[in-house]
Amino acid sequence: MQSLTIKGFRILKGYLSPEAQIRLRDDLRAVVAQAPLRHYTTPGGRRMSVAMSAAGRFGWMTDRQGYRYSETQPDGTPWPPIPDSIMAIWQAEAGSGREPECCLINHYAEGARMGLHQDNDEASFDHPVLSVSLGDPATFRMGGTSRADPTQSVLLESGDVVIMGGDARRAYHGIDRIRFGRSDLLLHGGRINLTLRVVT
Ligand code: MD3
Ligand code: FE
Repeated sequence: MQSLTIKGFRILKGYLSPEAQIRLRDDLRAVVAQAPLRHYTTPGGRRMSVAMSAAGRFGWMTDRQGYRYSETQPDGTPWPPIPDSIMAIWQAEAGSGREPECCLINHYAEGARMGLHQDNDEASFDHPVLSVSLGDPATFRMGGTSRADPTQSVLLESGDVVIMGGDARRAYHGIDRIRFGRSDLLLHGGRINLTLRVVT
């Protein structure tokens, strides 16, 4: 693996044991039973290839109206609580005095990707974002704080945890592609990424 020089990027390879990954997967099954994975439409009218859900006070979503955090799902119901198994990772590793207000759940089926973007719908860049990868591996791309900055790629595998703090919190990043069919953790395959965020 290459090392990323951007300050505040921390990767914990193989952080979750196979047993812990199964526990998380089962907890997420209960969450998506209450808050189904949905393919949102961007303000520009494009359907996102990544399916999304969330837990916590806020969920992130997008439609023709714009990108935003919402306290309700598109059907008007609140998001389910963030499972303790996920909160425990934040408490242990985020190094933040705040609690996460959103656990965004991204599901990548075969061919899904996420273009280079900056996460800036939160009120402040001062809080870290913590990511957990489950299922198939993916090529994560990260650049600098300007879209045109050079980028580096890192393979994210099931059980890896990434913490983006400091300057890294403002970095452009995306998922190029997933290596579909490598993991048998998820029933229908693909990759799940969780991101824990302080929103307000
Ligand atoms: C770098 N998710 O949900 S997680 C996203 O794997 C998102 O699904 C990707 O980008 C995924 O917004 C990448 C790692 C990550 C998360 C948040 C970041 C990297 C970040 C925020 C700032 C900089
Ligand atoms: Fe992001």
